Amino acid sequence: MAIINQATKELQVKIVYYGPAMCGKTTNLVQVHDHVQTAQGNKGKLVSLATSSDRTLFFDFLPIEAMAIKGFKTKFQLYTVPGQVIYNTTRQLVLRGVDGIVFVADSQYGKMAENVESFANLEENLKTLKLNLADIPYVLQYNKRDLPEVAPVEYMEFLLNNRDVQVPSFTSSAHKCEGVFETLNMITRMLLHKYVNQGAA
Ligand SMILES: Nc1nc2c(ncn2[C@@H]2O[C@H](COP(=O)(O)OP(=O)(O)O)[C@@H](O)[C@H]2O)c(=O)[nH]1
Ligand SMILES: [Mg+2]
Repeated sequence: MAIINQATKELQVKIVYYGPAMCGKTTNLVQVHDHVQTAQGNKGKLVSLATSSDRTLFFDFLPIEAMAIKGFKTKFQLYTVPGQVIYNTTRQLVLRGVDGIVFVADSQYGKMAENVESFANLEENLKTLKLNLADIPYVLQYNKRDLPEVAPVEYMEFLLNNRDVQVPSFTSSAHKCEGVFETLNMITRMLLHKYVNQGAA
């Protein structure tokens, strides 16, 4: 849950990067960690709990502190989940207290079924936490656009962004840092709007 302190003007939000295995979730956090512009000391350590084969086993965690709008000191806690199907309990744990979600999809044609399955899994896991995706700010990121065999964006929109209310979506090549900050800036703006504007109203 977002923690908002009007007196000290501090806001703390938890953003979870969700998506199938190998779609580029950890890469997003690595790029944010490497390129984020923030006052010295306000960038936390990227903590990765990875297996020997360099895959996320539990989650990655990156805390960032920034002066956002209206003089609010905002602490963003970025998490990834392990995408592999067997780690569902871990995904549920990481989702606990989530404020915003970045759903990272793999744009390669052969990954569409995995993307859709992971998105359905996200909704299911939110339900077990008594949460509804419609109530949580989220954005979509269509990653790996640099690869040759990618599905058209329109098709991915049809598969993943085909609801009453469409959400912002971004194309990216996370390993080159393309689209990474566009995605993060949008989910951040949506969260600030939700918690700061409405909280102050
Ligand atoms: N070609 C390409 N490779 C990427 C991109 N993003 C991530 N990767 C690679 O995909 C692999 C899996 O990325 P990772 O971030 O570990 O995926 P995760 O399982 O979702 O955390 C790594 O080898 C990354 O370097 C991208 O946009 N394009
Ligand atoms: Mg990972």
